[in-house]
Amino acid sequence: MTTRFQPVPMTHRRSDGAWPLAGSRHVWWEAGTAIRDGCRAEYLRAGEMDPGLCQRLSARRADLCGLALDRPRIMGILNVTPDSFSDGGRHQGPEAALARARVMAQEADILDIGGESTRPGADDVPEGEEIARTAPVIRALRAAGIANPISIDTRKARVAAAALEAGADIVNDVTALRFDPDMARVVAEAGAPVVLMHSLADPRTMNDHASYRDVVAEVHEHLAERIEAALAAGIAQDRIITDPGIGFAKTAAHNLALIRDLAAFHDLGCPVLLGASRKRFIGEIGGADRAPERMAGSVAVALAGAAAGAQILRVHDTYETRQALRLWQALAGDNEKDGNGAEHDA
Ligand code: HH2
Repeated sequence: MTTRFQPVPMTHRRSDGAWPLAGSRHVWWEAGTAIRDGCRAEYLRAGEMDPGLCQRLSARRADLCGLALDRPRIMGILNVTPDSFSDGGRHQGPEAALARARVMAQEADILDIGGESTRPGADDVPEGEEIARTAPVIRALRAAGIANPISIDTRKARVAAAALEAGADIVNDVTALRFDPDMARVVAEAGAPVVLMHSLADPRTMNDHASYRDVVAEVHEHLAERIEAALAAGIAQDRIITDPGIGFAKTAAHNLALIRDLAAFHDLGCPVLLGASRKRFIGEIGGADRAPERMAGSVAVALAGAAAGAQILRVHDTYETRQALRLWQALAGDNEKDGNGAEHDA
């Protein structure tokens, strides 16, 4: 029997007796629904619940590479690929990547560098080629003095190791350590934070697997199992970030359900990352065929993620997302600019 707890998040005003949701300074909760085997079992107030679960839902998550996770952090997407669905071919090679990274470093907290597209139907990239695309870019960013935490978006252990060696800090694995049997060891030995994202099969075939009885329950169960696998491989709990994998083997309806119920993932006790930026369902629902036209819908979804207590928002439109988040934070009476890292996180 599986049990999960769906807190009801509240933003902007905190009622008496409400707890911070996953350590947030903008989102709280005081009640929610326990769901057993997909059936809504009981509506519970915090005071009626197991104190351990209450604590797990409320505790502030460990800082990530010096970034306090008590507010949503922006992860800027920098794909150095020829074929990514939105920014493919735009930032290839260290010079073009560095130009975009310099701007993004002012607008985003974390830079996510990817050398292989994971869009549906994408071809595999040989690991030597993926290393040649990513490691020199990371080295160039560091040589230029860009100090933001950098994540490497890869499924491959050798690519992750080369990126960490070149100056990356975080491993972002869309297969949650399932693709490469060596990945868990590389992450554990480096002591690096890791993003465990839900996906099924591989990019070429994933859309054949978009079938769930209860998508939130199944993604939750999968992530719980991947956290256990990461812990067993020696990765520390406070280095694990979870991600429901929007658009990976999911229809628009699945994506909406996961975003609507995103707060359900906080009971796993790890920071939650939401990566919905410019994805197909935003175009389908928002009426924007081309990926670059999906900025407004992407910002709307990022704010929905923030309201559910997501700690990391992975986005292409860093400037617009930052502006939206500043307003969202100000509404909660918090006028602190979010900027990036070291400045305000001493
Ligand atoms: N989405 C993409 C790639 N990496 N990583 C995480 N953790 N979460 C995501 O949702 C996610 C991800 C796909 O988007 P993008 O990088 O823009 O495109 P492509 O895979 O075509 O390069």
